[in-house]
Amino acid sequence: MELTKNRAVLDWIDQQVKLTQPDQVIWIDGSEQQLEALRKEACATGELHELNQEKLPGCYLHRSDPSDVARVESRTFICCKKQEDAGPTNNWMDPEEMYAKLHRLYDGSMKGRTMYVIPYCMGVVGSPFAKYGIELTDSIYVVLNMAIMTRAGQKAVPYLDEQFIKGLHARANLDPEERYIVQFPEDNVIMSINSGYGGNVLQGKKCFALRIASNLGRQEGWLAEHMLILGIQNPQGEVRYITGAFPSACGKTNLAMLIPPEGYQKNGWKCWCVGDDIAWIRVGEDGRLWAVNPEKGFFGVAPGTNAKSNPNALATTQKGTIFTNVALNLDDNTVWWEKLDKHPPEHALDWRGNPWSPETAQGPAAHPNSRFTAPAENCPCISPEFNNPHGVPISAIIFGGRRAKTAPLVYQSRNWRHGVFVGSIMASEKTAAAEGTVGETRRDPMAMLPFCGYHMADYWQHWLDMERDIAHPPKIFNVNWFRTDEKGEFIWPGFGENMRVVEWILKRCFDEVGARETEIGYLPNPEDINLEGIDVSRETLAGLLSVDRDLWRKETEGIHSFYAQFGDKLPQALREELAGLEDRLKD
Ligand code: GTP
Ligand code: SPV
Ligand code: MN
Repeated sequence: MELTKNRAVLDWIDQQVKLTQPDQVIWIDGSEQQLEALRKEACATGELHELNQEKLPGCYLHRSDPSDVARVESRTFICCKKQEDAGPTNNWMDPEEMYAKLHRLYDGSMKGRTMYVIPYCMGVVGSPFAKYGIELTDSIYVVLNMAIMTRAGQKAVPYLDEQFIKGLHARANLDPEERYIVQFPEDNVIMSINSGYGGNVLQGKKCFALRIASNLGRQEGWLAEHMLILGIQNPQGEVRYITGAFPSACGKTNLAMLIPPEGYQKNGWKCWCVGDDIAWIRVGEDGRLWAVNPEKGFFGVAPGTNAKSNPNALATTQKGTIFTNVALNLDDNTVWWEKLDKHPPEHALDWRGNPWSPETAQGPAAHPNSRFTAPAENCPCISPEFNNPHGVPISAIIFGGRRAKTAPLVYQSRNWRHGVFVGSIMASEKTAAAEGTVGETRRDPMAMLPFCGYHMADYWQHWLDMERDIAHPPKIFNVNWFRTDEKGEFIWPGFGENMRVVEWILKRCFDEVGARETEIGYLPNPEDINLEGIDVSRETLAGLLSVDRDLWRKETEGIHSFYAQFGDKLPQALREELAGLEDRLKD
């Protein structure tokens, strides 16, 4: 039954029904009863596998097509009228041409299938900062994931107005050559086809909350960012919030669920997770930046998650969770992935569904980009502010990536403008979260390279312009947990121990500690980072906090060639920041 009489909504759905020709149309009301019926149906067809309900109540396993296991950036498009508005870092096609191409692909694509209508809200329903959309999909997997990741169903319906975001997804035949993830920011339209995986098809996430929302943020004066939001409670009981932008699979979920080391806990420190992937950030009436997490669940990387690295994430996935492309432990019908524990299952199916055992293994049991979709409310450290419609005030913004060399453990920018520069030159070694060669270094400004829905240089200008409105700007930092030694091993212990760096960052925000000025920004005096209880010597730390001038000179060359593609559009402020850095690096 239709859940609304809104003509604009119904007319648009009618058009998509005519185009895709499903056998039936079902509105998702968000009720547990309806979702449970869909789970049963998906289990009957093999789309989902029901896991051990005693050990993992409400948990299911899904395997996507082996050709369809990550976001496909090469097939992701921003279609606005002028190519110039999409910029050199986005794929672009003329909207008319793209609509025509897509209409051919969608034509009749849902014949014999069911179209599900998912009304949903990004943000807290009814909040002045929330945004609403509909995703039409022929995938139960998408429905069930969207029901975890967004506030979906009847409750979003009254808020669907003229500006609602229109999304169409069809699995079609999963042909990788005809796979498209397309945003039309001028029409608030999202269309994805021939994929059934993650950020390609859970449209609330990257398509809406970043690519479309970054456009809305630019028009309306706010920021849509690929950032975690973490609350840190000190022994006095004060909670301070930071956001962090790291590229995909570079540690956002881990930092977002940080558990302070024992010594810190004894002293009364505690951390709260507000969000692990996306932050919508606005200037509050008090002149500070306030951040909300528009999502309602976590779509997290499974491999590497364990009781030591991220116990909170592990606890979050013990009920009501959908696992995608992990291994199935046949002995007890549970899941497994690399580094979950030291005991790989003797009898298992790998992420493709093929028999797997530790002795005969040809490759990993779980795909490196295998994921869990888990409700935020499961998280033991979920912030009491999680549902606060106004979000939380931000003291620090952290940028970071995977760099084996060059970037020190942490440094602070000189000011907002320099901080925007630091974000714009972010670089990281590629991970499995997107297609392509793992390990290659690429520039990923603000971790938004695949997610900025307009011209990157305009986006930087928008960041620079925001300064005018922020009376009390957060301080901006850069971190790198991933420096390696000669043997290629990580030098810094990372994970919970990152608290030591976070403590220094917060002290800087509240003028509680000094720093030394270097060519690249402010670095900690090594004695100001607490090393109690870890096996890291002062010398090692000093090494992690050193600036190698030769490497940084090379780095500026890399920045030059990266910036070159933006031509005249590159903000003058960033040109000057780069020149300033080069000056300071001269002998
Ligand atoms: P997306 O969901 O793709 O946006 O990824 P993310 O940024 O949330 O990354 P996540 O926290 O899932 O971490 C990805 C990988 O980095 C996992 O394999 C982690 O184990 C690893 N990782 C996270 N934090 C650290 C750290 O501090 N040190 C080291 N060495 N590895 C880390
Ligand atoms: C990322 O790749 O940054 C993710 C996973 O968070 S996806 O939803 O596939 O984009
Ligand atoms: Mn992400």
